[in-house]
Amino acid sequence: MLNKKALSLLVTASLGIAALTGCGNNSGASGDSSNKVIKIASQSPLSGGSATLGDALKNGSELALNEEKDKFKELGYTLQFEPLDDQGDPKKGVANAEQIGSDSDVYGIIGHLNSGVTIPSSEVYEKYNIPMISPAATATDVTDRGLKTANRIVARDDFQGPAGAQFAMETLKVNKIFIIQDKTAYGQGLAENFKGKAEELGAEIIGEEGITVGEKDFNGVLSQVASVKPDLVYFGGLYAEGGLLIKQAREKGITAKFMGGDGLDSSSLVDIAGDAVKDTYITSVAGVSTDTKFAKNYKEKFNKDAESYSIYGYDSMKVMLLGIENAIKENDGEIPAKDVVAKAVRSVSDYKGEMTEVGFDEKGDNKFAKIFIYKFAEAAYPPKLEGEISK
Ligand code: ABU
Repeated sequence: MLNKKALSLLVTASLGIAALTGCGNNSGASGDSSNKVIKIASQSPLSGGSATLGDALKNGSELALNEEKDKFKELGYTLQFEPLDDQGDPKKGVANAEQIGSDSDVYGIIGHLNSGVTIPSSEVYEKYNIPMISPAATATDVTDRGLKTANRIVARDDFQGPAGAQFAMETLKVNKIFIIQDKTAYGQGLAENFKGKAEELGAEIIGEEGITVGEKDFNGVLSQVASVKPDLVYFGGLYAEGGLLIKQAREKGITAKFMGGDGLDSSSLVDIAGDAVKDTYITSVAGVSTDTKFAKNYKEKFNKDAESYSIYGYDSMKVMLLGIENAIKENDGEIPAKDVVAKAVRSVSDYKGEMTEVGFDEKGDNKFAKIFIYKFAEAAYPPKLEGEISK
């Protein structure tokens, strides 16, 4: 028996229409005129201060999509990847999201890296019913707004922050803590979640300061740190500012331990901080992917080593395409409307990936997400794994 898609192709052929290319919605722009096009976009910073992580996310996604092309061809669809640079800027992310929404062939988005870009951009995806899976954004608001289309495969900052505080208090045995954060949705939220748990466990928060993304000279805030002599400086923010903070702190003679979150989980932290990175602790939502088949394929394709979010970009894309495949199969071989595709993506419950299992809860959070604790024992990446925490 012919499925709906095969039947429609037969009707098209009998009408003598040679090719569908250029006919608008899902029209086979790939050059393979018998296949409809499904585009998956990615959004991440490919330029600017967090481009190392944004590029990793994009590359991992691309690798996964390429692996799935043949399977989708069998189903009658041509997969296309559309990577966009959100520059880590909420305005650019929203403008790109509108562009994505106006393209009827886009059925999914992998991204973003930055929570502060994810949050406003995901409102646009919701308007167009396009499912989004973030491999990296950890702020609680990414999924707490009840959007049907916003999902992520990594842990939330109300898991990451307290896990860091517990490690700092119980393993590092610090007491006096100075908190610095970058005033973004991510940095501020992570720092607040860290502080709440640290205080509950008896920490004395002896200073709190905000810095600005893009800032390069931290003499002012570090003078305050030096004057109060904390046991630990906790930083909520990304590697570009974090690396400079660590380097300048050591140059100033500050000997306090340093700790931060997954925004520091990058080879660029080591490049920026150099030897000063030694004895820095981080929590991350990303496990180590070195010595895997994935890491080998990644290096072969992109001529660079995988970073923290590379494999999460890969698993996010695989989950997206699994949801879309399920939607096509449940609709007799035809890709259904985007709101139905979004439901199928949210329904993925037992994906076993290269790095993580994925099953979304009713908010779009991954039930299997974990927190990892690392120490930069040397000026080298990846750092040494100290522990792993599941919910
Ligand atoms: N979670 C790491 C990337 C930073 C963010 O969530 O904004």
